[in-house]
Amino acid sequence: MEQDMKKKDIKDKNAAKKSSEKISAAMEAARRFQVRGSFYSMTPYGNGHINDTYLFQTKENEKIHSYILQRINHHVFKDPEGLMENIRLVTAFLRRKIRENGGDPERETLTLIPADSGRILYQDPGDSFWRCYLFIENTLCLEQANSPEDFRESGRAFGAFQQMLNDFPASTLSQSIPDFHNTPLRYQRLLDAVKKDPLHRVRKAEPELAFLEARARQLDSAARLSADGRLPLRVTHNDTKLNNVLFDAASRKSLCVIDLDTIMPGLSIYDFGDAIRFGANTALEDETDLSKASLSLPLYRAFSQGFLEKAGTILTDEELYMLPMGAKLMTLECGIRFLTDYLEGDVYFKIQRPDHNLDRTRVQLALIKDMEEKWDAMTIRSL
Ligand code: ADP
Ligand code: GN1
Ligand code: MG
Repeated sequence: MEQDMKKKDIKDKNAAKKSSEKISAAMEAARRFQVRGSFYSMTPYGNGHINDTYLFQTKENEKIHSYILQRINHHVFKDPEGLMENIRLVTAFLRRKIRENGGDPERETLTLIPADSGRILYQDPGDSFWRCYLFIENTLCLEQANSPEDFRESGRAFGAFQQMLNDFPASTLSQSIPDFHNTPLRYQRLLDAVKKDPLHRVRKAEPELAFLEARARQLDSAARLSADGRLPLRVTHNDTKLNNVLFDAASRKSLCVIDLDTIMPGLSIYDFGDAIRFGANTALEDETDLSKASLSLPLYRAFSQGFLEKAGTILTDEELYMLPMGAKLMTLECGIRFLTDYLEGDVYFKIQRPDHNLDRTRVQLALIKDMEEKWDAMTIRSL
């Protein structure tokens, strides 16, 4: 018991040391960006699984200016320069469209702050890559949809995003993560991890592996239609979680789509599907009480209405038909990815507790089971 306490003490101290080292690195990086005023504060911010995000504030006379400073996870994003070029091109394009529509580009899309060198990326001596955005004030970022109206709003945001980028030249974008939504390949990587089983975790995940194996034949259903040219390649966001939309705090209308790291050519049904996977789930992504995980049909319908209100005019009949399958595939894929990371030792997604990735996997699978029961009600015709 006493030894356990000592171990915990050492672990806590190491974590505190690591977090203070991270803050120091962020403060050092912050000095390189062309912000107004002088340093005021640096605080870890948000709930992302991938990058390290900080709210960085400066003071100029008595005025506080706020920025988002991010250390890009370059184990995940192997080509930070290419990724930043994608973001630069897309935000410049969106800024023009927003202005044409009479909107406010500084609130409705991300604004990059250049570094001293004039570049939009700063590489520190430890080889970390940093970027800085204007912090968009007076917004809400939701982890769960509190009402169908909120979720309809996020549907509008992602639908409008896709619609505004309809005439963006997709060939100018690089693939920030190749094969990001290649679901069959993701499954193959899971099978590889099962074979290696470096931490002897496979035994604990047998029911989940069997569940996925029973559905393995469905995994290439969208990829095949895309290869046949029946689902068009578009410029898509590819990570359409509810917490990647900022809402205006006063009006509670969706305001800005954020987290643009995975913008790449992709399928509309994946953007629709990933949003449903996260936001129409009645449980949080890492809930341990699986009885809470289910697909809320009112939320599903609300998102679909918002999404189609904005993107309906550009989507083909085949895309509309495949939207529910997009939701199922993205949920299967995410379950596969969480489980792979669990077996590989939690090297990709940030975890806050042991078995966190296994818990996340189980929620995805519970959601798939519920989608299968509600399949008929998910067709877009019956909304
Ligand atoms: P990750 O890729 O790790 O998910 P995000 O880019 O989504 O990182 O940022 C993490 C969180 O930071 C978001 O969920 C949001 O709460 C907040 N955030 C990011 N950019 C801004 C911004 N420009 N203004 C206000 N909040 C932001
Ligand atoms: C990650 O970066 P964040 O937290 O918005 C992941 C998504 C997963 C999601 C699961 C680049 O999203 O693909 O669906 O976690 N992003 C990347 O919560 O892998
Ligand atoms: Mg995010």
